[in-house]
Amino acid sequence: KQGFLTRKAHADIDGKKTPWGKRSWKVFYAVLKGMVLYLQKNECKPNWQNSEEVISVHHALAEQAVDYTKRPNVFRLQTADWRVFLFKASNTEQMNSWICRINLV
Ligand code: I3P
Repeated sequence: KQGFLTRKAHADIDGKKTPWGKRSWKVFYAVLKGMVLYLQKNECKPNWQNSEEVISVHHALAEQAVDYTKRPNVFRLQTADWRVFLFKASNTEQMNSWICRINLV
């Protein structure tokens, strides 16, 4: 699965709050391949290994961020190493599709 996602870092490894200045929303082209979510600045870069960020979704949990009301269609991703990200999808259908695919891994 792939598509544009806007991401905000909420907590770093071990759940430590992401510091001020690093919490802003940023647009990525996201590609979910196997148990890895590759975040790229540009669409369709052929070498996924050169992605700007690589997030393991093995033992991660995705769920709608119902308590985050500032923007619509936002889901929370909690990784196995207790990082927390918010991802904003383009619409509800896309949000649910990402949640479903990440949790199937
Ligand atoms: C953050 C940025 C985010 C904001 C976050 C700020 O500042 O303005 O948009 O989140 O608020 O810290 P910076 O770019 O300096 O990291 P929201 O859009 O959700 O308000 P937060 O610290 O309350 O998460």
